[in-house]
Amino acid sequence: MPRRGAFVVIEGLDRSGKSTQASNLIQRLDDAQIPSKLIKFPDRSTPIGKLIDSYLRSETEVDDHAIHLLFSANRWELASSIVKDLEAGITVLCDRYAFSGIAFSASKVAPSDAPKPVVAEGSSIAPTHQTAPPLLPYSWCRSPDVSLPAPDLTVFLDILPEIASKRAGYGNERYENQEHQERVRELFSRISEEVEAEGVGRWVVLDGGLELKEVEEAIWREVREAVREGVEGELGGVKRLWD
Ligand code: FDM
Ligand code: MG
Repeated sequence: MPRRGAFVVIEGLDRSGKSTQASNLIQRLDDAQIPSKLIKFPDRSTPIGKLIDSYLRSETEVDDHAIHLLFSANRWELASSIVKDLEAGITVLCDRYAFSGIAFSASKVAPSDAPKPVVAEGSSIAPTHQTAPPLLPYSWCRSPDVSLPAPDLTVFLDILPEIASKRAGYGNERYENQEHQERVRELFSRISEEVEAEGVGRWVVLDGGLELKEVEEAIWREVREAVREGVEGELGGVKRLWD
C-alpha cells in the first residue's frame, strides 16, 4: 500500500478561525518533524487569483457562473502539485477547498429589491432569504470540482454567523454578511452529509466558538491520526472528488 502524506482541509465560515488554526497546525507539524505544506484557496497570487481577489473586494463585477468556475480553476492550477506533494510524503494542509466553492456559490440568491416584511420576534414565519430561489443549481456548482484530489480529512470549524460577525475584520469582503453566511452554513451541512455518504474522506465538525487552544488540540488529534494513516499506508492512493 502506498505511503503518502495526508491531505487535510480546514473549512468554515468567514472568521471561524481557519487561518489562525492552519498556521498553528503547520507549526505543530513542523515541531513534530512531519513534512508539511500550507496552501490556501483562493490562492490570490496567480493571475486567476488576482481576478478573484478583485471580485471579493468588490472592485470588479463578474458573472456568478464565471466567478464560480474561476474559483474552481484556481484549484485546478494547483491540483497536480498537491498530488505530487502527497505522493512525496508531504502532508498538505489546505485552508478552504472545493467545499467552500460549492457552499458560497450555491447559497447565492438574487438580490431582492422588495422591502423586508416585518416579522414579529419569536414568529415562526420564515424570513425572505430562506424562500428566495438559488441563483446557481447545487449540482452545477459541484461539477467543476469533480476529479480534484479528495481530502482525507476535512475539519469544519463551526461557528454561528452571529458570533463570527462580531469578530475583528468582519464585513470587509463580499459574502461577509450574516444572511449569506447563514445559508452558507446550511449548505456546508448538506455537503458534509454527501461527503459522509460518498466516503470522500472523513468530515469532522469542531466547535469554532471554543477557546483557541482547545480547538487547536482537537484539530491536532484528528490530524495526527490522518498523518499516521498516511505513513502506514492505510489511506491508499490519492482519491478524487467525488469518486
Ligand atoms: N470562496 C472561497 C468562494 O466563494 N469560493 C471558493 O471556491 C473559495 C475557495 O471566498 F468568502 C469565498 C469564501 C470567502 C472568500 O476566502 C475568501 P478567504 O478564506 O476569506 O480568503
Ligand atoms: Mg474572508
